[in-house]
Parts: sequence; C-alpha cells; structure tokens
Amino acid sequence: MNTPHWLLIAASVLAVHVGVAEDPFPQTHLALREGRWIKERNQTFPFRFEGAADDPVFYAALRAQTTLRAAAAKPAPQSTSGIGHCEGVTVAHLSFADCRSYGIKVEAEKAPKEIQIYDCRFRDIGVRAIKGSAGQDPNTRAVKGSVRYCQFENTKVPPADWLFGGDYIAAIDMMALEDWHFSDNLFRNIRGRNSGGRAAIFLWVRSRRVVVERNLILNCDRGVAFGNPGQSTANLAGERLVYVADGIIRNNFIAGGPDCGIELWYADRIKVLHNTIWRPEQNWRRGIRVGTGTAHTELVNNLVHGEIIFEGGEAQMCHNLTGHLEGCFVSPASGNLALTREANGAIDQGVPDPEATEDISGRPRVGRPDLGAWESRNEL
Ligand SMILES: [Ca+2]
Repeated sequence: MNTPHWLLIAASVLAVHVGVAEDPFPQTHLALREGRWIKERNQTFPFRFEGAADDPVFYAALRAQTTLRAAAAKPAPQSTSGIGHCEGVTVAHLSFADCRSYGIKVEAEKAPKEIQIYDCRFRDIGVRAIKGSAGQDPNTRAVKGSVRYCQFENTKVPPADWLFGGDYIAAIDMMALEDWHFSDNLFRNIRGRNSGGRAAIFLWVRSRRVVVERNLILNCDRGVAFGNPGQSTANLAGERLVYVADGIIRNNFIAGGPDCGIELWYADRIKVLHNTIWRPEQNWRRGIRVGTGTAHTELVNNLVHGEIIFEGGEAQMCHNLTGHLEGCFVSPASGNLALTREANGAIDQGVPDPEATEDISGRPRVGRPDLGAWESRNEL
C-alpha cells in the first residue's frame, strides 16, 4: 500500500470563487497548476489526498507562491478537498473560500492517522469548513490529529432553501475521532439563517480523548458542542450512545451568539475547565448546557455571564461563577473577555487544577487561579 507518509501543503494560496448568480456560496473547484495530485475518478473532490493501493503515490511539495486556481466544476464538487486513507498529512497555510459544502473532509471511516490542519483560513464555507465523517464500524476512527491556529469566518447568510432552512452550518463537525486537539483557533459569525446552526466546534459519534482549548469563538450560533440531542446515521442500532468520551474543554473565550456557549449531550467523562462565556440577552441562561446522557463530568473554574443549566445530564460543579457579570470583562462585544479590575468575584477565586495550569494566553497560573480562561496579571 503506497500510503504517503509525508505530504506537506505549504503554499500561498489564492482560492478564487466561481460566481453563480444569486448563490451566496458558489460552487468552487480548485485546480492545481503545480504539484502532482490525485484526481478522483468520479470527481467528487476536485483534489484529494489519498494513497489507496491502486493509486500511485502522490506527493505535493508545493513551492511557496503556488497558486490554486478555481475553475467551473461540473458536476459540482461536494467539497474542495478530502482526506481518506492517509497517514502523516499536514495541511498548512491554505485558504479555503466560497465553497458550497465542505472545505476539508476527513473520512474517519478510512482510518486516517496523524492529520494536522495548521494555519488555514476558511471563509464563507457553506456547510462545514471541516467535516469529519464516520462509518458504522465502531472500531474505526481518525486517530491522532489536530486543528490549530486556523481562522473560520462567514460573512454571508445561507439561503432558506438549503438544508434545515439554511441552518445546516458549522465550522468543525467531526465524528469518530481519537486523540485530537483543537486549539488556538478563531471562529467568527458561523451562523445559520435562523440562528439554528450547529456549534463552531461540534464533535460527536464515538469520539474520544479530544481536547478543545484556547479558542476564541465570537458571535457563532453555538460555541462548543460535545454530542447533540439527536441521532446520527452513523449510530448503530442498540449501541449505548456515547458521543464523546474522555474530553477536555478548557480555557476558551466564547462571546455572543444566539443559542448557547457550551453544550454536552451523551458525553462521558468530560472536564469543562476555566472557560469564559458571555451570553447575550437571547438565550441568556444557556451558558453551559449539561444535556441528556452526560455523566462522570466535571465543571470547574468556569466564568459565565449567563447560567449553567442541567437538561437531563449530570456533572459535578466546583468553583464556577455565573450570573450578571457586567464590568468584569474588557470588551465582551469584541470577544475580549480578559478580566478587568472590577472582576473581584473571579480574581483568585478558583481552585488549582492539574489539567489547567496555564491560561488562554499560555501564561502559567501561579498561586490562586482566577475563574475563567484569563489569568489576570499581577499589575492589576
Ligand atoms: Ca490569580
């Protein structure tokens, strides 16, 4: 099997969209001018990273300044890129823009390993900037991977005739992950037409050992979701439903957005530590939702302008502060949830936690920790 063990995409990329009248997310087909790539036979993906046995080995060592060009695609591609039977793939320094469906699709049913998505930008991706699919084999996962230092932003509103009335929108929606890390990303305005989009980071279906930390999530319909209340077509009949097990959500800033900050559904052994959440008036209570099927879970040192509500799940609570926290944050409207001098209820009010020894900026928490993601400096 000719699996590419090293595939680095490091190019200055121009993702030009192909305009379609009246469609805010036109179909996009990225075609490579330089480098060698697999062209999928059925053209589902304009290009994909693959090393199946009947394919030659493809490496792409693109020189800087390589340009990805867009061309009209018929039939229209589902996504701009896909990752399947791969090991050790890094997708870095790429831009994905103006795509109707998926920016990158990671196919967990093909058991990819060590997939790193690093310093990429996703702008106006219509359905999922990063989609992770799953099959029904409960033992097959995408093992070891990360999404780091990426930016996700939508500036357009999906039309009403898309799925779920234009609400089928998320930045990251991934299934069947094991040992994945989502850190230091920025999410802005990932929203459905009717405020009913999925979370900016939505992980589910047999995922385990996942860490979500140091992300800034601003004005997205929902912030971070481990699981959801409903079913997936990847679930097995009779399977005990555990969408995420052994996960950590820590040191995130989540500001604004119409629905909720963090939500857990059918999540097991989750630690929610040192997050700062600012809810607007709409759905003010939905700072953190502990939903049905959630168990063996801890909520520690979170700071929530809003509330923590239980909707059928269980969690141990320790040193969280909720309520109206006006004046405690530098600039909630712009997502800056650093503490002000007025945040007396948060400063030095936490309990040291060995799983959160640094804050959202990477600064060590020395002495008595502050609540939330931000550790105030001594000069305060
Ligand atoms: Ca402190």
